[in-house]
Amino acid sequence: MHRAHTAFSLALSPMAHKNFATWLLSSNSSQKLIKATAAAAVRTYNSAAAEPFANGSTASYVEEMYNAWLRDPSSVHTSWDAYFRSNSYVSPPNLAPVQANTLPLSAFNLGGAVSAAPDSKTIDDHLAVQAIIRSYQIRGHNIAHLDPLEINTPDLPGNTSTKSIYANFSFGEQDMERQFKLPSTTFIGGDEASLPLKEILNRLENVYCNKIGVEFMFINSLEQCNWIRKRFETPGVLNFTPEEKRLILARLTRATGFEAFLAKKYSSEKRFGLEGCEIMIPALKEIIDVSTELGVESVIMGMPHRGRLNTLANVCRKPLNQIFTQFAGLEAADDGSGDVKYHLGTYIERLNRVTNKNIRLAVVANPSHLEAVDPVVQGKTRAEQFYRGDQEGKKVMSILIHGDAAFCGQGVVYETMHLSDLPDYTTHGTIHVVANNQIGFTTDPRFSRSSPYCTDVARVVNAPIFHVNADDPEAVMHVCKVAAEWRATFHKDCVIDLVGYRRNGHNEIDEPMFTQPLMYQKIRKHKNCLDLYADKLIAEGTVTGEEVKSVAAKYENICEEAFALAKTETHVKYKDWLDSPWSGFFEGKDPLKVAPTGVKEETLIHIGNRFSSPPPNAAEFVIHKGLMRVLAARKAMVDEKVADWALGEAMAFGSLLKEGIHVRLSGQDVERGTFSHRHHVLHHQLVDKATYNSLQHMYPDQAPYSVSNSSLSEYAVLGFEHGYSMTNPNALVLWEAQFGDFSNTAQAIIDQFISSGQSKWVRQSGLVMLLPHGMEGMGPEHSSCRLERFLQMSSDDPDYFPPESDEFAIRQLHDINWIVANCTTPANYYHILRRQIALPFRKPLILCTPKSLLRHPEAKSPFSEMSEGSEFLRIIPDRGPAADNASNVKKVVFCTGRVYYDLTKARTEKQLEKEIAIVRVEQVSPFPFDLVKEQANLYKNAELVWAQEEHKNQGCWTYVQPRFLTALNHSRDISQSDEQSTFSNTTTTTTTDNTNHESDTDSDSNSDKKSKPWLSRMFASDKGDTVATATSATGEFNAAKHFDLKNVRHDFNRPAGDAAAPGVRKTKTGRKISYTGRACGASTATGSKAQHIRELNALLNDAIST
Ligand SMILES: Cc1ncc(C[n+]2csc(CCOP(=O)(O)OP(=O)(O)O)c2C)c(N)n1
Ligand SMILES: [Mg+2]
Repeated sequence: MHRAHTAFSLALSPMAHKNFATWLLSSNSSQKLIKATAAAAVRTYNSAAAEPFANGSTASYVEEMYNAWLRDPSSVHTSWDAYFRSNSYVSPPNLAPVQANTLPLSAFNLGGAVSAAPDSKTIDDHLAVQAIIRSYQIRGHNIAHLDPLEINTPDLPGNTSTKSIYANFSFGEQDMERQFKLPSTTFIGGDEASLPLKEILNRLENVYCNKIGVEFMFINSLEQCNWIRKRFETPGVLNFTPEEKRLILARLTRATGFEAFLAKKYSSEKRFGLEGCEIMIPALKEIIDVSTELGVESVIMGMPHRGRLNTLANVCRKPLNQIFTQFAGLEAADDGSGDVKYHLGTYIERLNRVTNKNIRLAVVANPSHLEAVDPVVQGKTRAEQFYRGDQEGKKVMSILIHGDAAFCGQGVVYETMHLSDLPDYTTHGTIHVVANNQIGFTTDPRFSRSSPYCTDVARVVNAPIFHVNADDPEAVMHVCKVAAEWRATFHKDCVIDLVGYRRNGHNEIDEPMFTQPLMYQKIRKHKNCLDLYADKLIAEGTVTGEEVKSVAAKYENICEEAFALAKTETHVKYKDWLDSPWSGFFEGKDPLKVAPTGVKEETLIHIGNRFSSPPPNAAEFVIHKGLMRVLAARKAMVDEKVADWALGEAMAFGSLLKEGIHVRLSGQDVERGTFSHRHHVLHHQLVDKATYNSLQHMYPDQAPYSVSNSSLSEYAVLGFEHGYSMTNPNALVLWEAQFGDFSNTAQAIIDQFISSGQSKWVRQSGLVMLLPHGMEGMGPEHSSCRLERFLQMSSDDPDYFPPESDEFAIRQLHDINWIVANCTTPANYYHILRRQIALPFRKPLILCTPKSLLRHPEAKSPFSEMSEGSEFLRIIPDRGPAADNASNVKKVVFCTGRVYYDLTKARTEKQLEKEIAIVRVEQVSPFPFDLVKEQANLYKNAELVWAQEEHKNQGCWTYVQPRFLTALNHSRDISQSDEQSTFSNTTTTTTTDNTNHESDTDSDSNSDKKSKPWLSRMFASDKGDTVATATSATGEFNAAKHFDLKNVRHDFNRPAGDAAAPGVRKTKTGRKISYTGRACGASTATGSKAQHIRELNALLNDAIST
């Protein structure tokens, strides 16, 4: 039965309040004896439950067994094997050294009898005690008092069967004072080697069934289990000094005071307050304090809405006035800027006053999409560790904060967990903190999960889970301390489950009684944690009531002062909210200058030679024969000075590495490459794990290259790489999908972070997404990266032709949200990768990559196209007979990607090279309006066609069609009235009318009243205009502002102001573009190769005809 299913009914049941001992030992009136178990542990362990246990009558029998087991574990029965393995047996002095607090069983006179050797009952009873101890360790958390509201009691399926196991062994009241030797698997004795049964039960009860529920016995490491046992069982671990208690109280006061202050000042604002789980703030601080003490210098946090502001204020110590300004800004803005204050990140460096060490704290900007930030935080953490040379995660760590419903509901949590121990993805231990308010919006746990706890996902990676009652601050602090020490010791994940409640609705405006009436009746009567703790400390004499009040009043004063300061602020500064500032990156850079991407030919030759060579110790390193052939083929290409796709990529990577740019490529099977073309990692055929990666050995002083096969996850791994790319702009970070089709399982990362991160959070990223794409008859799931979706999210206005100048391309790039490209040559692939770093800013690059082109004989580039003087080509014009005699060309086929090769082949077969020009659009977005216009002008008399192999509702068509029309409509420099309408937002007519409207021009006479077209305004002097007119037209344009290189305007790809270009597509030039290709389709491809070929032929027939 589900744990949460018990909700109220169980809370009220008598069972709910029983302590573990009573429950464990059963209080059935008919049973006089308290049931316990000896074999329980053993039997649960090895399922030899039916084995009659310990019939031997002397300790020597056990010792004999033990000796036999030492010689050969399989020589004893499995139950003995399990018993000895469980480390419960302590051998006599002649077999092993005596442990400090233990004595050999044979030397222990337990029953008070005079005999030297215990009888079988004594042995059984001891084993029973050991099993009881083990049961507490395994299942104590099930009935610990975790819920401050006492509603939910764990009701795990295992419970019932456990009882039946206990039934085999029993103790009576008369046994309570009997002394029992403690096994080495417990620390409850402290320095005592034995304890009376009553005391054993009491201590276990306190450790495992009080306000902390430790879930750890599933961990496969005995060392780790013992480590945890020691941290919780050792007597006195929960004793806090008065100073420590006062610190907890002070922190809790701030956490509580902050929410109260916001509630008072902004009563009608949503703030997703932490009330009911305020202890999370002191908890985070404790984790940070202990971690800092243990050497951590930088903490990167990811968290959702709940308690975010409190965390920023009281954990990061972000100035309160900056936080309050967010509220003020919202009130004033009133324009749907939304709940930005729960999403912006922050970065703070400050002195940790407890440890007196400097510490950096970052909270990563996150979208509303719960848990999506998890892998991003991990990637950022990993990158910081990398750049600091922190190979073991001793200096940089991450903390992930979760809601209970999201933690168990969102699959990305699982995917992220699975990165935790992978060599190239680990952050060496993350502390997860679940703000478990036992509700998700309006849904209670019994309807939101099928697992007993919301934290069960962490069990898959053997992470210990510390459940703790959020109303017991000292228990919480202890758990946090242990968690921080755990991470520092084992460098593995762990989870703190702060079981609290939510005092208000989902937000402060929601009415929770609609859906959780009984729960909220309880909550209304429940004192808050601060008051409970203050009462406790007052009662025990640690603080006085006056002190409590004065701490609270002091904090309120601080808030009031910040509130007053916030009122004087006039605007929000985004730089205050950056989670990874790139200090120095933009400084002194010309934001419109791209460094050259071509390199010296000798560099290419050097890289090529290295890339095609076996390791220097080739004689010892046995390489697969097939790979020897690959290397030889590469070498032949280098000698011929041409590159295929893999070589072009290696040239880009190698040359960047030479320039000190770190390159990281990650994704499924990227080391070899899905299509077996890359082979960056050569494997010794005879020695396991012996590998060679030539790109790591290009130059002695090169930057590090890392290529990593990832787990089979898109969501987490793409998020991880995005986080990695955010950390340092001087790195080329690439994620490759196995096939582009699979990238949609990472859609939230694409939508929420990659396409929109900069506009939402001023967060730049130069991440490259490599998406194998191409309709090649491989079926509907191996054909398309869904180019259309990326294009649909591109932010350039389809109806607006930006002003032309030498800086057209770079200005477009500067202002676009991302770049989408589909290259057809290795050289262009090489250049666009290098351009990512050559740009003076960072933009994500969505790159369709080929499959069959990887080995296509024509898809090769000469070194001359990659060497100095060469550059990325946004459009590759026709270079054949058609271009030589452009006016005779009847048709221009524009296309992108691999279909180009099919088109050229068909054109050659039909001998139409003179009549048909084929132009490749390599950079689809931002759209090369200027070059398309130029090409169209070149072939003045030709019909224009867009050919694509994707279905009509897919691929580029919907993106390029309106942009072609815009480009064609500007076949002459715009300066007249056709553009004037674009500045009027009153007559917005959207049409995709393809027909010709040659005479459709606005009256020039109106032009003076309207704003000037951009081109004439920007180049006013060329046109005889003045800057004065330029500035007056819209009231917005300011030449100085727009041409100040440090202040590049952000609307190059769309008209100035808030209005979009109207979308009237009437071409006065009379030219149009028509579509040729597949009809609309629901799927990305047909499953049948034959049909694919039929459709492709139809497309080629259509496109290549005059
Ligand atoms: C991926 C995703 N799905 C749905 C939502 C809508 N939503 C916002 S908060 C919330 C409940 C979250 O519950 P929990 O994780 O327990 O956090 P709490 O609000 O209780 O702190 C939901 C469903 C969302 N933000 N993200
Ligand atoms: Mg919740």
